Order: sequence, then C-alpha cells, then structure tokens
Amino acid sequence: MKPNPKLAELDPEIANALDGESRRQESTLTLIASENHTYREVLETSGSVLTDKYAEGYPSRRYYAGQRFYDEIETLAIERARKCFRAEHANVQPLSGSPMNQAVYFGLLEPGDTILAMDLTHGGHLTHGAPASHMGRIFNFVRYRTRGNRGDIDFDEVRKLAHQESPKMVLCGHSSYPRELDYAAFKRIADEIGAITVADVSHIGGLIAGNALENPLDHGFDLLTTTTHKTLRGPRGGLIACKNEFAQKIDKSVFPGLQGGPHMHQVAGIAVAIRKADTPEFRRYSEQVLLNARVLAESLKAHGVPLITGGTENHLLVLDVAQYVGADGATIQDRLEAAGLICNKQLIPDDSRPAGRPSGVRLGTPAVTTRGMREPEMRRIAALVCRVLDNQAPQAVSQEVVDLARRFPVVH
Ligand code: DSN
Repeated sequence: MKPNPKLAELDPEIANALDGESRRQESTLTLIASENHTYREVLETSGSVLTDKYAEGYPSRRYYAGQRFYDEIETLAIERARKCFRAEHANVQPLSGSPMNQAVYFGLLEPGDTILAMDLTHGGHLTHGAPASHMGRIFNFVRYRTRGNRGDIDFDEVRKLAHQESPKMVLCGHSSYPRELDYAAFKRIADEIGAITVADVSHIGGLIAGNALENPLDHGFDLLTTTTHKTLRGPRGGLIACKNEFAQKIDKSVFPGLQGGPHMHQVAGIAVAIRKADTPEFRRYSEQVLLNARVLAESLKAHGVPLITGGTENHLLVLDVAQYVGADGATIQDRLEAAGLICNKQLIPDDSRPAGRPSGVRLGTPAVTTRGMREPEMRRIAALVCRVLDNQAPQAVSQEVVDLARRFPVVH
C-alpha cells in the first residue's frame, strides 16, 4: 500500500518503516505457516474510527453509551462465526490466541486442574502448557506425543494418560503438526473419563471454514478456539466457538474475567473475514493451500529433504535440517531469509537441540497461495529452498525469489 503523505510528514521514521515492510512483503515470499496477507477491506476496518471507542460488555449489555454500531458489528461477527463453524455459541472478543486459550482454561477449570495436551516438540503450542508459559505454571499439563515415521498421535498413550491422570480437559490442536487430527478418537477417550474437549484449530481455522478440513464441532467437541489471522486471513484476533452449555462461562471469562474493552476494529475485521470465507472463492483457496503444501512437500522430498512425518495433510511442513553441513534450524532460517524465503526455525519431536537453535524449519503455504501461487510455483520454491540448503550463496538465489514474488503481487 502507498504510504500516507500526512503520516510521512508527522512521523517519517514510522512512515518509512511501514513503507519498508510493504516492500519487504512484495519482494520476498512468506512461508511462515502461521502468517498470511489479509484483505484490503480488513485493513480498512482495522485502521478505522472503530479504534476510538470502548465497548466493554456484549451486544445490548454494554457499560458505556454510544454503542449502536458496535452492537451491530459484534452481533454480525458472532452470527457469522456461529454459522461458519456450525456452533451454538461464539465469542469474538479474544485479543489473540494466548488470551483466547487462557479464557477457556480459566473459564472452565480451577488452578491446579489437569489438562491433557500435545507435547510442544511434537507440534503443540506454547499456550498448551509449555513450561515457559504462565499457563504451564497455573494448570497441570500432561502431554501426549506422536509416534512412528508417519507421526500419528499415539492414542494408546492418550488413553493411558487420560485414565491415569483424569484430566478435566482434553485439548488437541497444534502449531507445528502436519497431519490431520482424529477428532473422533479424542472425543471417545474424553467421554470415557468425562473430560471437556477443546480443539485449538488456530492454524487451520480458515481451512475448516473453507470446508477443506474437518470441523471438530461436527465430531461432538465442546469447544473450538482459533486465531483469525492465519488461514482465516482476517485481522489479528481470536474466537471461541462452543456448545451453549459453556456459553455463559466463556463470555464471563473473556470479559470481565481476562480482558477489558474488546478491540472493535478487530471484531469488525473478523466479521469481514468470515463473510469472505463463506464464498466459493475461499473454498477454492482452502483446497489450493492444501494442494500447494502437498506439492511443496513432494518436491522437497524428491530433492532428498527429510520431512517430519514424511509429508503433510494440511498447510504446513517441517524440514529436518540436521543433516546439512554446519546447520541447525536457526542458521537455515537466516540463510533462507537472506535469499528472500521467509520461514521459521522449529523444534522437531524430542529435539535434542534448544528452541533457539532447533533441528527443524517450518514452511507453510497460506500466504503464497493468497498471492495466487499454484503447483508450478511450489516446485520452483522447493528448488530455491534446496539450493540454499545445499549451501549455495543466498545472494545467488535472491534475485530469482524477487522475480517470482513480483509476478504475484500481494493483493492488498
Ligand atoms: N506464532 C504462531 C505460530 O507460529 O504457530 C502461534 O503462536
């Protein structure tokens, strides 16, 4: 987007940084699995007068006057979220993923209660009880893992832990797991012990909205949480969709339990993004994200790159880079960045290296698919990544990345 001349006059440093970021996005390829390029319409709502006002409470139950349009906006966002995820109730106020998951834990559990969740190195998320997170100090997280070359979730272990530890909540979902989840298996085990079922589908929320992946609520899950800025392509934010029996507790937990005024410019953007998700075009996008990830994975494998779980069934893949000379995930991330291929270092299952220098690198296709890239471009990206892995100077690759990127402008 063009910089606003008034901003440039008032605050040239920030205007320059904004302009620089636009150019960076245009001339590089975003392969970070959790990122995307949002819609121009979402940027419009995000940078609008809706920034100005407090709206504590919920539609028709606010604590400040002047809420007519905020009630309209939030009601639309809630109704669209309910329809999109086939949910009885939705809360669209969480400021982002961490407060969203905290609101669920605090709303439905007591400090010290046990939650069964995925091990961080096997693909789980920081907010699923990583020892470094506050949540890991407040609740008792017990972790299940994946097994075998295909990286299937070890449901024997899930069942054993469930019966041994009696968690009040069974949580599935991930930030770095390339396989589909067997929601029915989780639900069966949770039902055996009477636990609440929560699926954090932050990474794949858009792919569920686009009907490309299964919806845990269709399998009887009690709650679904998702951020709104990843595959859903909306503004940064979070939403909780749940059965009616949890509605009151969730709403009270989000506000006033955890947050004050919702960011209504975000809520309006969420409404817009969900409306966009309810179109044939978005359904085609969701399918293409998956196809692109599969083609990227197959092309990397054809070049001899080892992938964690051997492939992908969603939008992301994790490369095991330990075999490359002098390499760890951080070095490869930096070398790829120098070539204009933007990704992130990633822990792999039972990684012997620390999180700052792990053995893996994670790639994802949501953002390049938003730019209109398809299978031929995925093969090209795989070849470019491999040249960097094979120790070619990143500068020898970067002009080709720029040329490819320029052919597919960022749509906003
Ligand atoms: N940062 C996001 C991710 O990369 O998975 C979620 O925290």
